[in-house]
Amino acid sequence: MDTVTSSDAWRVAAMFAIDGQLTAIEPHDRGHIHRTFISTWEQEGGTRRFLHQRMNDHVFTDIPALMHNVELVTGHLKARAVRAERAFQTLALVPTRLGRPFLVDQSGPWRTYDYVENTESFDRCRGPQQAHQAALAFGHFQAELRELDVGHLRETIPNFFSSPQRLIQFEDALASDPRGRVGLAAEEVRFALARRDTVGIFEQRLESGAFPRRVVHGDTKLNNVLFENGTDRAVCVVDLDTCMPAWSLYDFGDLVRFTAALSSEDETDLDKVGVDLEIYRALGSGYLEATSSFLSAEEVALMPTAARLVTFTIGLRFLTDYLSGDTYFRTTREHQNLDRARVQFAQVRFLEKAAGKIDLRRA
Ligand code: GN1
Ligand code: MG
Repeated sequence: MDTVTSSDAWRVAAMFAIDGQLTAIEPHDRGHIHRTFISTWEQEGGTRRFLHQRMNDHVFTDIPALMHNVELVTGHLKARAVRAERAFQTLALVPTRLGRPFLVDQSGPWRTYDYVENTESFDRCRGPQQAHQAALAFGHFQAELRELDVGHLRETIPNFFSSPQRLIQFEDALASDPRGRVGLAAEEVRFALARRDTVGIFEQRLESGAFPRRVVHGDTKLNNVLFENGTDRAVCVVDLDTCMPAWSLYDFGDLVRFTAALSSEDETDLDKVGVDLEIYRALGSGYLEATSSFLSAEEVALMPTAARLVTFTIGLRFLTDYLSGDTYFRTTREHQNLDRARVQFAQVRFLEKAAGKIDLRRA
């Protein structure tokens, strides 16, 4: 993955069905998984931009299945958008010149999307209004996908949303300690083991049939919502790679984990880490505005539990990757995955203490 260059992107961009003259390609450093570039084209009607991604086939080992899901979800959303009251834009895939949804290049598998112009994205939340809009966008996304049969989506990463499986992966890494890092993470390991009995709650409800399996977005970070330039209005949800059948509240939990965080995901000064409860409540009201018509009373009651469990589970994944030698999440410095795990766990501790102050039904 690290060897993908701008010259690969130039060659690849020309193989997608785009008219005009390619004039520029810039890397776009976002996310921990894929490599992204933005191209600029001079066309008869003016300038247009496109987003190209060299997909990570180490993480997504079945790229055709991944692209099947993306095509299914974007196709469904596009058809629904015509009838929707609140218009959100849908990501649009650009096929290759041979009409395929992705390209297999010598540098790996690539796909292309239209660049959504006049929008911006944020790594840090500007305030409750923006949080409400982000949650509305993701809630609406899930609502729009209710009529899509979950059975048609492929499970591109097995057990991706299963906290019990994430715990097993962690315990495997702990037992084998391939990089001799367990000693460096002793406190985090203790923190994780002390909460091992809490991870099964949603899985149990799915298995007993108490909770339905729904199509979730699966990566509801604030920066996966595009906002209209200069306003707090959410216009498009992006990053559809983890759209899979799962427990609905995963999306709400991940929203809180990232958007209500007081710090960046890899902050090293733990005094700066915490959760903004006002933003949290705004996320709750935005999410419920879009989903309360179909969530059960028990699901609504478990929203705070989802926030804690998703935060804990992502922390566990960072910690597991740290112990395994940073093979999954891209890092730019040593111990970055340990720092990321620490931040998640500090947020969990914060949420545990604040539990009495969070009642989303009265938000
Ligand atoms: C990864 O690369 P990015 O930022 O889109 C990960 C998510 C994690 C997230 C943590 C496929 O998403 O599950 O929540 O990092 N995506 C995958 O920041 O593993
Ligand atoms: Mg993602």
